[in-house]
Amino acid sequence: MSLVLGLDASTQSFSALVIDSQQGHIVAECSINFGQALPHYNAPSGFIPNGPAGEVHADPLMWLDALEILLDTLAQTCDLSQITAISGAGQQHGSVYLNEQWTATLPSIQTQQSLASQIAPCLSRSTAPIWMDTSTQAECSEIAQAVGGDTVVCSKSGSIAIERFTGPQIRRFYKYQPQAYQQTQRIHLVSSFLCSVLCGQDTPIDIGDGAGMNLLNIDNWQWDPQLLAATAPELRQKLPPVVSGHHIAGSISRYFVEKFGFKWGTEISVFTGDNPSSLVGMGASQPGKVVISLGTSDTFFAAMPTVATDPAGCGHVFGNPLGGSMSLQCFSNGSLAREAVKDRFNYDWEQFTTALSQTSPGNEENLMLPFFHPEISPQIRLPAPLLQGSHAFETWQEGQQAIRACVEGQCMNMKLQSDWMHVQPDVIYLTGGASQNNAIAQIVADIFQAKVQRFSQSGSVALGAAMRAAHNTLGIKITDLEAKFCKADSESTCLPKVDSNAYKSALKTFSSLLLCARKNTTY
Ligand code: XUL
Repeated sequence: MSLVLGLDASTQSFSALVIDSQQGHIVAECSINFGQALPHYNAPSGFIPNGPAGEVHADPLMWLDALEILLDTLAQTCDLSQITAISGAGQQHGSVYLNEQWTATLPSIQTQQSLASQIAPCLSRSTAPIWMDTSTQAECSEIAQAVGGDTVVCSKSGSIAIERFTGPQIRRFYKYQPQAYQQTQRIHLVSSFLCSVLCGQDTPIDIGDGAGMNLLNIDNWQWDPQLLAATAPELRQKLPPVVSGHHIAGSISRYFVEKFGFKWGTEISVFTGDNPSSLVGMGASQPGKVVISLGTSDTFFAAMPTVATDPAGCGHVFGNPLGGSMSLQCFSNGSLAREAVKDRFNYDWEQFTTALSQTSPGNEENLMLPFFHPEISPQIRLPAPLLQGSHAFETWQEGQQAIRACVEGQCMNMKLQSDWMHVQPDVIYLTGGASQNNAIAQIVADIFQAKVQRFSQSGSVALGAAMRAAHNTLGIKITDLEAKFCKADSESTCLPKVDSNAYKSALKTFSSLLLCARKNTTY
């Protein structure tokens, strides 16, 4: 048996998945929902609600408490001493700020007390801004201006300066809490913070997650001196080194050996971001396949044969943990938008699905801009005059039509916004909570004119982490792991039911609606 553990620290939960990398099956999996398991952190959805000025933060100590509950739970169904390799992934862009005690504390953590209570004195900032934070408009402009404009930031870092990205977040911290910034000796991403805790030593950031910071140069995958200087002083020494996704970050620390029964010396591969990890877990780490993940945010991503950047500035380039790069487009109006339209008409999910099957492709040109929260692809901040006009959500009377308009709007928007990647997929791998809905999968197939496939195994982020660990430590080929673990569920394949003309005029109209909305909205 070659058991390998993959971890996924996402926005709302912390999950673990153990694979038998040789036999090709899942041995154990479990997930801890932050809101449910740790209600005293007052973060029902994993973040602290009602932050001022668009701030969205989470408590890093909550992640540590959740990690302990997770490993305790996992140990009930899986002998952790049999695990031979580990890796993990974290929600992207979130950052953790640590003081001078951090490096000395890590190797000396004792099992008599919790991880959270021993790491707490190392925090130079008690909370961590996460990817939902939109508070850094001013900092984004300042960074862009300092280096010569957004085009320069984009050609260097793979993205224009983006509010949720770590660099602008660091700049805001430096501006508003200069003393705490000065006391900060290390800034970690969620992924590298948790990897360091597991290793009992400070570990690097990988190029997959590092590229979501507006600080890494995608030409040489090193910290970019100009971007660092534009962001905050003395930043270089506060950041860990950057490494490729093949890097072994260390081995499991004494704390986890003594408390949870892991084997001494178990190797830990550098952690990465949730999207790069999902690319691996979906079997899409080689160019030619596209993944659409329908979750809190919807994402559209693919491995890239060559690096290209989005001229509109909404798309991103990240490192591919298995080499090369990947493109990603993130849509903030994902499941929250589907839920908003469902709730507005007091439907349950069954009625939501029925609505999709009782309306027809193209929705008789009844179109909606499905943005209920500020959208990031394209950048549209609500409310805008046009969004309150005839296509506005508020004016819809007919529930079934509105539901189709929402899902079709999301897919048409995805198609239009991902144009810059120049990928014409024959097959789209659909994942995330809403991917199991056949009616939604059919709309994806119709609008993209591509076969849609889903996997019976959910949890592609944790699976990708386990596959990377098996590859890096045990030397198992990725293609062998993909053949074993990334099997499309043939019964769930969806083929387009309409031809490319069905959405031709709808796409045109939708595109002009977007243009008007962009003109009428200030972001
Ligand atoms: C990607 C992004 C989100 C987070 C949370 O840029 O912001 O997908 O990684 O999952």
